Amino acid sequence: MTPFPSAIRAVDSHTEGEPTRVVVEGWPVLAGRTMLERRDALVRQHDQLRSAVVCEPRGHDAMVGALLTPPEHSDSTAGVIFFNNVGCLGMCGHGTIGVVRTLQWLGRLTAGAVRLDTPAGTVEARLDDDGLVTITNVPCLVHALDQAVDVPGLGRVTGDIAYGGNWFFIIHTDEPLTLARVGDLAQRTEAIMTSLEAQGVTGADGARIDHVELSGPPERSDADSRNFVLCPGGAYDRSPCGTGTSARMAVLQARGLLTPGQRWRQESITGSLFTGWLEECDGALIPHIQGRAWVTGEVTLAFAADDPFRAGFTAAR
Ligand code: PYC
Repeated sequence: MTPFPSAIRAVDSHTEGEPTRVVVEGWPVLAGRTMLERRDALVRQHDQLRSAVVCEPRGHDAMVGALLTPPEHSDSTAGVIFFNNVGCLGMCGHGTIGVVRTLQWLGRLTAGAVRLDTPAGTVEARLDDDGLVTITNVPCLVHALDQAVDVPGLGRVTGDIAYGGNWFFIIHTDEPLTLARVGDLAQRTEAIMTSLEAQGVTGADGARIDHVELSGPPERSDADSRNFVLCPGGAYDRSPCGTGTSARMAVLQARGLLTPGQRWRQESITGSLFTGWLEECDGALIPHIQGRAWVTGEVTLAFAADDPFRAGFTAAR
């Protein structure tokens, strides 16, 4: 493990309710040329720092970190590795929107287009004058429709396995998804996640499904659906989840319920909204996600050598 730096400077934001902490200074240089190599280096050599930056007592379980790196590709602006309370994420939709608004806040970006390299691939983002951000995500796909899993206490649960930058098990429900019920929703989706793993249900090539999404009826009159997304690490997404909305749109398309270009307005458990649509490009399904983020503060994190919680702790599990 690399020694702790004396301080890390970060900019905090929230995207439709979900926090992002963008590390802008102080993180030791990551080994590796590609974003996948750099992500592996972060996991191998900087895992305690990951936890120190996003977990309690400096952060909390719902916080997603974003580490800026040099770009992998010469035509990209920067690289970014997303991480949370238990590890790294392939891509992160709300986090990308947070990164774009943070770069603007820092004076490193004006309205226009930007390309960001992530471990899941390169994503593009467009920042409008009014702060609206549109991301062009990595391709999304469906791996399996109507996959059954037996869940102790819940019985047989059927869902769709889809990818949108992370792997999702998406369950369609008619029940109201309300903030008052998050404890129960988290418990049930956690049980589903555990059962998927125990029964060897995976994404393509054995990829671990690390997000469980409940997709239910909207509360807002301008939304098509409301979701609850359990993230790896036990926290739920306060935003409509960019990668989850991408995966959900892949399922809708596979079921003949969404055509390219058609808008899908995804409401979150907190009542915030992303607008998404699909584009077909050379046989791939490209999701576009539109949302807003706001900078909430700048922070300098300190890591005293005698602090027993210097490396943070996770409360969610
Ligand atoms: O917006 O893609 C997303 C995301 C993943 C985990 C939390 N947010």
